[in-house]
Amino acid sequence: MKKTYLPLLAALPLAAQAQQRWNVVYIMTDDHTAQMMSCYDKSHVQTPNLDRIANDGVRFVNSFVANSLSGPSRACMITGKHSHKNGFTNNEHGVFDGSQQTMPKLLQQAGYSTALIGKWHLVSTPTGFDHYEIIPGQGEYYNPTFITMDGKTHREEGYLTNLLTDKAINWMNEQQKTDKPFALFLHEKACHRDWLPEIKYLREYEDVTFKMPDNFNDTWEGRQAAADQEMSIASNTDMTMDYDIKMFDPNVRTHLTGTYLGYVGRLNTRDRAIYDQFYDSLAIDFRSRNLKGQALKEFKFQRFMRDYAKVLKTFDDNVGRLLDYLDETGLSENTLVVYTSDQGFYMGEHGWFDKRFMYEESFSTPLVMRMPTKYNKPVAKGDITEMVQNIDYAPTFLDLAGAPIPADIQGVSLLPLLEGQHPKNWRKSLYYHYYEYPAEHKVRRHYGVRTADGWKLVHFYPSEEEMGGRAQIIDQWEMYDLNSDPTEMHNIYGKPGTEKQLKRLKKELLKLQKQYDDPIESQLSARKK
Ligand code: SGN
Ligand code: CA
Repeated sequence: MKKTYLPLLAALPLAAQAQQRWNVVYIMTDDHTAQMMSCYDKSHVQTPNLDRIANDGVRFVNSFVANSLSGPSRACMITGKHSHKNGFTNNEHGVFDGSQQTMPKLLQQAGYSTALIGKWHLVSTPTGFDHYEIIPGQGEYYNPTFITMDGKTHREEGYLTNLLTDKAINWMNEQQKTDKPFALFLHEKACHRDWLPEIKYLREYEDVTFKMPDNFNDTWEGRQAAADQEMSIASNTDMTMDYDIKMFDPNVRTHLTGTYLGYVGRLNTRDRAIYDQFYDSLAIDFRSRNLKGQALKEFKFQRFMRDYAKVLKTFDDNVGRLLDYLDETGLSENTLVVYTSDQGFYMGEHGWFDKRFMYEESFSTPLVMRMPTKYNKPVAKGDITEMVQNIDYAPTFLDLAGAPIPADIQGVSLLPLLEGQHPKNWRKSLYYHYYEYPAEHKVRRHYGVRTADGWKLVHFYPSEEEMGGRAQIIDQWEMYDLNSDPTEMHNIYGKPGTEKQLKRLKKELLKLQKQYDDPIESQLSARKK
């Protein structure tokens, strides 16, 4: 399925050459999930501007990540390779090797100007960008700090999401002065924890009662790793009352109070007063109700949903602003617009927030695209059902740029799909591997396969730390039939009658591990000896 291109451009007349140079505007949020995007799911919020991309273009309905965590996901995206190949397997110990081949570098070689604006999170200095302006680590929502290419940091007044759009538009304006095609990577902090809303939207969604997912009160039977996590809404250490829920009590400190006050402390005096007035009155009322148990869990869920929705609203506004800019300048004619998130997120499903697991909500990620309106071939509209993964973005952009796709890139170009084709030999299964354990939220290491016909096999395997005998060892397989159990409540691994499927899935898993050259199986068996 991989295509390489002959250097055809030189033979084309100048006007046609210009036509061939398609720009890329890649917008990626942090922790945004399909349940909170109205073109995927209308249960909770309206996202009219994000939906505009899908309405004018395509919506991928089987879009997944290779490793559901920020840094690893970004490394997969930028290299087109799974984590074990690009080397950035987890947020906590990784430093991205910026000397390796990356898609932005290859685009530069193909004559593109490249820019990265926003969250980077790969620790090392970004490479492959003609311009970058990034936020340190997770960044700050209010009056945020930026790092510029000279290594200096500065703080700006404003709300991060708005500032990032300004910077993106300014950079595209500069590009208009050159003949070079460009690729812009706009990486948002929204809607990452701790969901601090823009001051003007503090009161949005306050009259909405969000529907709880059916498995909100999951007790995780038969799923040991799911039971062991520390990302449950009910737990006041996992989801704190101040940092997460904003029910700050001056007499109570949590492990995140300092972080919370630090972030809110960035507001100027006037905005801080508005902020405090809003949340303090809610907190006083909350304390007077003395909620416990299930009532408290449900209260926390509503607060989380509301703040997340507010943060998302500012982002959706900004997508509108960006799309308007592309339309008004005529850039829409020769620009691919891509919107995705670094992974999905749990909005109360299984009783959780956060991500990491290979269960559908965080393994999947929203993905909508709009082709250049003057594209020189027919383009797809509506839904694309083929299974796609974030390792596919790099080869897609290279393909669109007419640049060769190096053989070691593990993803495949989505361009045929965007051109309305349905290649018969398209992949029928996807591989996933999560590594960050022991770590925050305590999600065990696991890998697995998911097939296009809705079956999933996952192995939660012991980590090296556990092999030393300190912690409780977990070595558990899970298997799901998503057709009959879409919310993954019933682990049917080893259940009578599933033998044939298990055999098929194990075979598929081994095939993928071989194809992608993941050494994990041999590492695990070497450890057992
Ligand atoms: C922070 C958050 C976690 C989150 C990770 C990774 N804690 O550490 O809740 O899972 O980021 O998120 S916080 O107290 O700092 O908010 S990721 O999207 O960047 O991978
Ligand atoms: Ca993220």
